[in-house]
Amino acid sequence: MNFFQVGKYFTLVDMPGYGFKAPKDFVDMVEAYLKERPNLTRTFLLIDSVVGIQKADSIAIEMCEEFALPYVMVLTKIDKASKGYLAKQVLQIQEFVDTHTQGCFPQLFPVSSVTYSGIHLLRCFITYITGNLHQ
Ligand SMILES: Nc1nc2c(ncn2[C@@H]2O[C@H](COP(=O)(O)OP(=O)(O)OP(=O)(O)O)[C@@H](O)[C@H]2O)c(=O)[nH]1
Ligand SMILES: [Mg+2]
Repeated sequence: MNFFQVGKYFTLVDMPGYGFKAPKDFVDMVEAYLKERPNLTRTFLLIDSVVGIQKADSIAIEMCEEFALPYVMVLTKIDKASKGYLAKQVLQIQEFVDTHTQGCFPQLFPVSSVTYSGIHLLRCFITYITGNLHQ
């Protein structure tokens, strides 16, 4: 796990390699961390908007639901798809969130790290949930 300290405001924890290729002991470690760390504000699940919710994503969603973690879905790589295809994917994932989840934040965050589309809104959201909006 990689810990990014953002000034004195919050720490962002990145979990590289969490996915279908992840070794079992890594999954166990991630699960223990998410379950037992009391000061976690939010868990962000990054989902590839082009391929949609995959098996590894479903496992992560089930885990967040089981542990009753507040979590947020970020849809990545939105620059790779056409607007029409993206709209279809977003609506499909939104429908899933609305009907199959309890702990997931009802708003999706579609983003691109290439064009920075959606990044400002996501940053504002993180600023808000970490209690730093006044900054
Ligand atoms: N076009 C495009 N490519 C992206 C975007 N975000 C990530 N990628 C590419 O997708 C690949 C994987 O990105 P990573 O950020 O390493 O993905 P990850 O899920 O953190 O991967 P691990 O940490 O290895 O689990 C890289 O080749 C990135 O350049 C995006 O918004 N748009
Ligand atoms: Mg990574």
